[in-house]
Order: sequence, then structure tokens, then C-alpha cells
Amino acid sequence: MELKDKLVLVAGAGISGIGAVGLLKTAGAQVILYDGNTAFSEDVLYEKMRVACVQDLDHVEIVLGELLEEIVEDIDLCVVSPGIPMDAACMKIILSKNKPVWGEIELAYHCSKGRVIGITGTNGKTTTTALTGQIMADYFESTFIVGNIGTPYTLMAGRTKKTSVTTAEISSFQLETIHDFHPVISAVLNITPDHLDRHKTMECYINTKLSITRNQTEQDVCVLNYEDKVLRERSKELKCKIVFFSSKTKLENGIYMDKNRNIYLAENGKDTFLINTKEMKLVGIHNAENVMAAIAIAEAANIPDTVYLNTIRAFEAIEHRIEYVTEIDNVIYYNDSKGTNTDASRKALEAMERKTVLIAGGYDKNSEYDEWISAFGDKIKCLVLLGATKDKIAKTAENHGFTNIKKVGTLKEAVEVSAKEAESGEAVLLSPACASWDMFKSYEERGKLFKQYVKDLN
Ligand code: UMA
Repeated sequence: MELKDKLVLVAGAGISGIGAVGLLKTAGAQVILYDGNTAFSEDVLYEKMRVACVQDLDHVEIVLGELLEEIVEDIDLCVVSPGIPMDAACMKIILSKNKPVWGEIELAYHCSKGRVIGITGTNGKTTTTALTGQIMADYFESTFIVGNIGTPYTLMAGRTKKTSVTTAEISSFQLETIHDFHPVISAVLNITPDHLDRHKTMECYINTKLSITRNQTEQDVCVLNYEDKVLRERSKELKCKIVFFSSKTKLENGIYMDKNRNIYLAENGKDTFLINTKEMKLVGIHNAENVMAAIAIAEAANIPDTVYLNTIRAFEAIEHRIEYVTEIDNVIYYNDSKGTNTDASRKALEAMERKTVLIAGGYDKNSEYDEWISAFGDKIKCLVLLGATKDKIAKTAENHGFTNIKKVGTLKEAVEVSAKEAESGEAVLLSPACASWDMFKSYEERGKLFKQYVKDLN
């Protein structure tokens, strides 16, 4: 679709919506910015757009609160933000009028140049995107890291050129509204239950994740985790070239790790040793998997191993992912605020080498907590619970015979209670197994506050 002179409604005035307005104005479209939140003021939104260097600001109309049918009548396109589900009131109106709906990823792709690498998966995608993006930056001249990682693709798309390589972290929310989005290299790191309140069924969630490969052809590559049974099975139906990585199985072709944690590139049964995990700053099997995915992507992009191995050796853990905060009275505090589902949190528990007081609970995504609690073993000595899911988690824990549970009202209280519970030689871990949206704006806000409250203990 040619965007010039089209009337486009941007749904959602968060960071991706503001980025979308900027791109659309540059493309010569007329824009209505809509947000359901009446607490926003027009002045604040104009200021946000000014900061994002949106052109021709005076001609952006802002609509807040209820979206009226007559506004939708004349629009040619709706660009929707990832946080707005298709069954939200505003989207129901837009869809009932048969208006085309693009996600902000689709818009950004439409307006960008160069090659795109798309990375998705339930867990590990931020670390893998950051590492892959760094590898690209260490080799190519024009590179971008965008998407769910926090910098909207719409904000950067206008700066890309033919030679650019854009590494994009793409969530299932963002994949729901792609049409032509076509990464030359994609990766699906793993799929475990998450966001089922939005996607309703696991099958729908899996299909949404795999739609990252929808437009890929035989010339393109998709990197998949061999140890994920769903991905291994579903790989058979994909049109593109498949490259597997594995942390358990010796592969004939692909990237794999042996039990001594040596990582190899396998080509027709011939192995080339690349790196041992001891040489890396990232810790844990899950991070070895993230590294192997990044290696597979780098190989597919024809980057020399000397280049990507140097990047991998230097790369440090990202903020909010099993992040060391501090040590007080021989108790180590870790911030894993990005552990927003049970699988991610379980990986953080596995990485703990001390008895641990676990702070968990948050926004209710209709998750089940049985498997996660079964993974506590002897390692978790106390569970400090907060947020919307605290009663549900407590009940499940009690059903599993785990009774040392403290329920609290605030994160500050959670930190203080945990500090009392933890003894010398132990750890306190914030790894909520839930999203943050019941009490915080984002997992970043939750993680930053956690670190502040921990530092206040001193
Ligand atoms: N809104 C409505 N109506 C609704 C719902 C929301 O008007 O029914 C409005 C809200 O009032 C708000 C705006 O929509 O003003 C928010 O839009 P958004 O939630 O899409 O937020 P953005 O700020 O644009 O951030 C989004 C992603 N957020 C979500 O997917 C929820 C960010 O991912 C992402 O970093 C950013 O785009 C850039 O691409 C965050 C996230 O939590 C980190 N992602 C989930 C996850 O990782 O598990 C998927």
C-alpha cells in the first residue's frame, strides 16, 4: 500500500505508536493517534512526538478514550501497537468495518531497507537479539537492534539503507499482525506456555510464533532449537532452510554442545570446535542455547567465526536477566524481573548455586504453576509472593507440600521480608514467573525498583 495521503489511525500511544506516527508522517500519510487511556493529555502526547522528532506535528489528530465508529469510517489503514489485542473494543470496531490492520512491525518493515533478522521464542529472545545485534555491529557498517527488546522498529526503520542489517526481537503480540514481514534469517528459540490469556490456546500461540517464517523461501534460513519437540516436529512443514542448535544432541549439521560444554559447528558430520562456555561471561545452559542460536545466525550471515567468537567472549548478561545486584551480609541478591513466565523463572532457579529466597507473583496470564513449583527441590527455602497471582501461586505451592510462604503487599515489603528470611551464604532472587503489568509499567520498572529497595537495605 502506498502510504502518501492515506488516512491512518495509529492505535496505542506507547513507544511503538509514537514511532509509527513518525514513520507515517514522513511517508506523507495523514494520522490520527488513538489511545484508550483518558489519563493521557494531548500536551503530553504532542511532547512525546516532539521528542521522537515527528514531522508536521500540528496535523496529527489525537483521540482519547472511546473510539467512535464515525472516526473509523474514513480511515484507510489501522496500525496497531503490540499491547492491543484484536478483541479490544477499539479493534472490534476497526475490524467490523473491514479496515486493513498492520502491526507496527509490518509498518516498519514496509518502510525499511536492507536485510532483517527476526528472533522470537518464549525465552532468551532479548539476550539472543542483543548478542546477535552486537555481532552484526562488529562486522557490518550499518546495523540496528529493534523490536520487543525496547527500541521500536518503527523508530529506526526510516534510518535504514540498502546495506543495513536490522536485528529484530519479535514477540507473539507483534507477530499477530504481520503480513509481508520477511526476515532473511529467523530464529525460534523455544516455545513453552506464555501469554495464554491473549492467545487462548497453545496451538494458537505456537502458530503465531511460527508465523515469523511465513514469508521465508528456500533462500532463507530459520534457526530452531532441536531439543524443543514442537519445533523439531513443525520444522518439517517450513519452506526455508532449517539450521538446528542443540544443548544435548550431537548433530550431523548445525550447532551443538557436548557434555564438556564445548560448542561445535557440524557440517555433514564433520565437527569444528568453536568455543567452550567457560570462555563466555554468560552463564547457564539457557544462555549456551542463546549463544548457539546467535552462532547459527552469524554463520547464515557469512560472518567469520573469529569475529563472532570475539563478540561472544566479551558479551555480558543483559539487565533484569539473572542480574547480580549486590551482596549484603553474605547474601547475594539477583534481579530476574525479566523472568515473566514459569519457564524463564525455572531457568533462573536452575542457575542459582545457593539456597534461595524466591520473590514471585504478578500479573495473571492464566498460567499454571505446578511444574515450576516442582522444580523448587531443596533449593527454594521460602517463597515471598506479591501481585495478582499471589493466592493462586500460594494454593498451588501448598498442594505441592511447599508451605514456607510469605504474602506481601508491595515489592519493598517483599525485599525487606526476604532480607529477614535469607541467612548468610544464601541468595534472594526476584524471578516472578509473571508479567509485571498488575503493579508496574514494565518488567524494567519492577527490576529497577527491586535494585533500589535492595540497595536501601544497607
Ligand atoms: N492501549 C489501548 N487499548 C488497549 C490496550 C492498550 O489504547 O486495549 C494503549 C495503552 O493505553 C498504552 C498503549 O496502548 O498507551 C500501549 O501500547 P503497547 O502496550 O503496545 O506498549 P508500547 O509502549 O508500544 O510497547 C510495545 C511492547 N509492549 C507490549 O507488547 C505489551 C514492548 O514490549 C516493546 O518493547 C515495544 O512495543 C517496542 O517494540 C514489552 C513487553 O512486555 C517489553 N512485551 C511482552 C513480553 O516481552 O512478554 C510481549
